[in-house]
Amino acid sequence: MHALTRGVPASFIRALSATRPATPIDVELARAQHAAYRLALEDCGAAVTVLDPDEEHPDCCFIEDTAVIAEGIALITRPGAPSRQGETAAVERALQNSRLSISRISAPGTLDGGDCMRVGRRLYVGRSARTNAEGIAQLIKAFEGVLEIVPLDLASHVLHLKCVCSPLSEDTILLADDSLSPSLFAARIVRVHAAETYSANAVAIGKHVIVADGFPRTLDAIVSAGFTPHLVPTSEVRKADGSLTCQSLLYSSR
Ligand code: CIR
Repeated sequence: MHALTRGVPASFIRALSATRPATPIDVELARAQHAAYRLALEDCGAAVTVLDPDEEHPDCCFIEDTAVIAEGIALITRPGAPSRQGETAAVERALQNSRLSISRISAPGTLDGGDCMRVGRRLYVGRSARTNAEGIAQLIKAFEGVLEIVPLDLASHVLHLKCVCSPLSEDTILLADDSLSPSLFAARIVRVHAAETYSANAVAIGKHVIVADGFPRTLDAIVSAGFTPHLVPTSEVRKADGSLTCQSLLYSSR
């Protein structure tokens, strides 16, 4: 498994966030936490690449939003936040060295990778403030005959689909209580208590799962479901509305 990541720029202190954090982002701490995240990816068996940060793009470490990769296809997105649209060029260049076949979302479509969740043969996509109907139409076209695309409506306070759920395996997801109805998913559900919703975003690689530190009920649920947890700190990315899946693009070489 390859994990493409992107470093944290000094400008991360100005990253987008829905609400102003109580204390400003500590960029040095964010970089240390990013390093811990990359180590956890390696512990889970991933081969990690780190792209240089881009000072012009404060949110560039949230690389997940710039591409949707599945079944040998890399769909380069057009992020819904205009300040993030310039993040994709460097990611596309990096993916050119892979064997992935590259396509792109074009205007007026917008799509953030954080709104896309692949589970088995299905790819769920959130209709959100970042991902519009045209973006979803282009996603359907890009994966036609390959994956079934299942659009879901998100509540307006939810930034991305994967803020409330994430895949644990081909047939299992982590899902926060009181977010989306479990009946929307053709998957086994590992429940996350509503008070621990932030931790519903976890990175699964085989039986290993990278989980945000500080969420004991979610940790128990993941262990009970038979996975090996790897805890990482998230205080600084959380101030920028980020979590764990958003810090990498995972793909396997075919
Ligand atoms: C943003 O608002 O776009 C960033 N500050 C956070 C993006 C997090 N991305 C993700 O969860 N996929």
